[in-house]
Parts: sequence; C-alpha cells; structure tokens
Amino acid sequence: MYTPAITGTGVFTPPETITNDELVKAFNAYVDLYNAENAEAIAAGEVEAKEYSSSEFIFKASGIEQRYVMEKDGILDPTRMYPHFRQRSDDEPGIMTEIALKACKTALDQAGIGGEDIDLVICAASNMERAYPAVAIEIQKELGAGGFAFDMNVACSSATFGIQAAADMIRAGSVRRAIVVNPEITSGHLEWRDRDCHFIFGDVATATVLEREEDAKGDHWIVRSTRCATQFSNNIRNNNGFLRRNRPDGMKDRRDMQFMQNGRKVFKEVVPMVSAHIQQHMADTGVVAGDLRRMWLHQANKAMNDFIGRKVLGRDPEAGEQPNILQDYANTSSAGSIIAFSKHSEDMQKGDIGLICSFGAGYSVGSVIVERA
Ligand code: CO8
Repeated sequence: MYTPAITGTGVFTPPETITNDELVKAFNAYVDLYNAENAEAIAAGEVEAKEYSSSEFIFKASGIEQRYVMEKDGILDPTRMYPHFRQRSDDEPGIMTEIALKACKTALDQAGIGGEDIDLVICAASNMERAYPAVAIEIQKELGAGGFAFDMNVACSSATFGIQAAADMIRAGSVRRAIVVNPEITSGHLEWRDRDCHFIFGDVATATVLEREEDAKGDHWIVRSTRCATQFSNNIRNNNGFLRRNRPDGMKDRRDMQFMQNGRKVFKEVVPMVSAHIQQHMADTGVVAGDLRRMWLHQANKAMNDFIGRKVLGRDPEAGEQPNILQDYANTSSAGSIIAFSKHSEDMQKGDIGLICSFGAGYSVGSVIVERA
C-alpha cells in the first residue's frame, strides 16, 4: 500500500467577467421583451408575466458579486441569453479539453512533473460536451500521458469523488501518478432566462495532481482519508440526455433541458446532510474540530458555508478558516472547493490538517482530509 499525496493544483480562470449589475440589466431587458411579446396572453391570464431580477437580492441571498464566463456577449444579449461557441472540427481539441489543459499545466508545474509522467486522467465535471470518446481520453492524448483515462459525473461533487478514485488507485498501486481535472462550462447549461437561478453559476477549470507520497518533489498534502456519499433527490435536476429526440416535444426549447433546482429545499436538506457527513468522517478518522486548521467547502452559497462551518467547528469560523471564492467566481460546480484549496492553502504549515468538501446534485457529498507535509 502507498500513501497518496496531492502534489499540485491549478486553476484556469476564463477571460470575461459578468458583474451582478451587468447580468441583471440584461435579464431585465429580456423580461421587458418577453412581457411585451406575451402581453395578450398575460392579460388573458394564460401566461405569467416575468419579474425583474435584482443585484441586491443576488448578493444578499448568495454572496455572489460576479462570475467568470467563456463568452459573455451571447449571455448578455436579451434576445439570446446563452453563450456563443464556435463549431470545432473533430480533429481539434474540444473546449472542455482546451480549458482543462490550462489548469493541468499549472498543476503539473507545481508538482514538478510533465504530462508524460501521468498514468491516470479523470475528467470529473457536471456535464460532458459529448457522449464519447471520453473528454478525459482527449486530455490524456494532449498531455502525452500514458495509462488510461475516463470521464465521471457526480455534478458538484465530481472533484472529490474523482480524488477518492485516484487516491484509492494510487494507494493500491494500480496507478502511480494521476490528474483529476474539472473543466466546468456551466454557462452552457445554466438557464439564464430564469430569475430564480440565472445568477448562480460561472465557468472555470481546476486540476489536481495526485502521486505516491514517496514521489513528491516538493511541498505536498498527504491524503489522510476520503469519503463519498449519495442520496437520491430531484431537487437539482437536468433532464437533457441521449433519449431527448425520441420523446414527445423532446427537441423543443424545454425548461427542463437546462439546470433546474428548488433552491430553498436544497439549502434546507443539504446543510444538515453535509454537516453530519463531515462530522462523521472526522470522528471516524480521529480528527477533532480543534485539529482542523481550514475547510475548503463547495462554493454555492455563503450562508450555507457559514452554517456548515459553525456546525462542524462548534463556533463561528474565524476569518480565513473557511475561505470563500464564490464572491468572485460564483458557483463553479465541481471546481469550487478546489479553487478555494488552490488559492488559500499556501500559508499552512507542516502537520496542519484541512478538509476539502464538495456537495450538490444527487444529492452527493465528498470529503477529503489532507495533512500538510
Ligand atoms: N431577484 C429578485 N428576487 C428574486 C430573485 C431574483 N433573481 N430570485 C428569486 N427572488 C425572490 C423570490 O421570488 C422570492 O420572493 P417571495 O418571497 O416574494 O416569494 C424571494 O426572492 C426568495 O426566493 P428564494 O426562496 O428562492 O431565495 P433563497 O433565499 O432561497 O435564495 C438561492 C435562493 C440563492 C438559490 C438559495 O436557495 C441557495 O443558494 N440554495 C442552495 C442552492 C445550491 O446549493 N444548489 C446546488 C446546485 S449546484 C449543483 O449541484 C451542480 C449542478 C450541476 C451544475 C449545473 C450548472 C448549470
């Protein structure tokens, strides 16, 4: 048995930002168009008028101030409300591979190794741009990696589930060096025309290199323990899938073909589930709240993280103990906790213990207890 270690992380941040004010301005222009187009049906009570969004609500309800996206013009065009991506030929890397490689490069540089040293690539994200061949295998080719590669999808928990899969294989000796990469183009499957959720997501890619501890070339994190759990819920759902065209109205512009959630229920049900999961994982690993120097939590909602932090630590978290990045990035699905870890872990000292935790659709929750070495 080998000890798995995280030896590098990388974040690719897209070139464009959308502030809450920009987003709300475009959304409200769309509402005006929609209500004008449907004026008769609205007056007859056949169609519901849409309501304006507000920057104040967004910040107060979520803590989000802006989001990064791959392409903003299409999203902010009130006659369109989703990004423009060019059609790529089958002979060039897809857009997920392109952003994944940028995050991989930073993570590999930090680990002091090259793509050719990797023998497992896991592309773990909340959506894949095609069914097959696996995006991970394209990334493997572009990295010049050996071994094997596969895609996995556990929505917002994909990164920690991917880390558990890679860590277990390193522990068992079936792979030597792995990279788990999370290219999240959430802008492609968010419903930007829905006031309840149009502000939630942003685009990003993160990557995590895992190796045997004995192979680590510099500062690294021992993976002390991982734990994953799932429990079925329809409260976060997307019905798009390969059977779409076969079903009645399948090809219509249907609301359920994009991200849908009952946000309030998610909040109420996921907070206790995650708090209990983390507490049990810590108890079973012999880690008490006083041992925990930092928590890098999934980045969906600031109030949610505050609740979880208070429950796990048994007190209000001090500044920096539970860093949030959602004010800048919004919810980036699986990548959020890895951005927080990557950007807010350098100052930790040898022997310090921290916990990465992601949670979301499924429901799903994954936690990784790490120790600075
Ligand atoms: N502007 C102004 N008012 C608004 C807006 C808006 N944009 N939206 C809603 N309101 C109004 C509502 O109409 C309501 O009014 P009233 O009280 O009169 O009925 C009031 O504001 C309150 O609405 P809510 O109850 O919905 O507001 P909440 O306080 O619950 O906040 C949140 C909404 C922020 C969505 C909150 O519920 C939340 O964060 N919940 C948890 C969400 C979460 O963690 N989800 C995880 C999803 S991510 C995941 O699993 C990955 C999925 C795959 C990725 C998909 C990528 C696209």
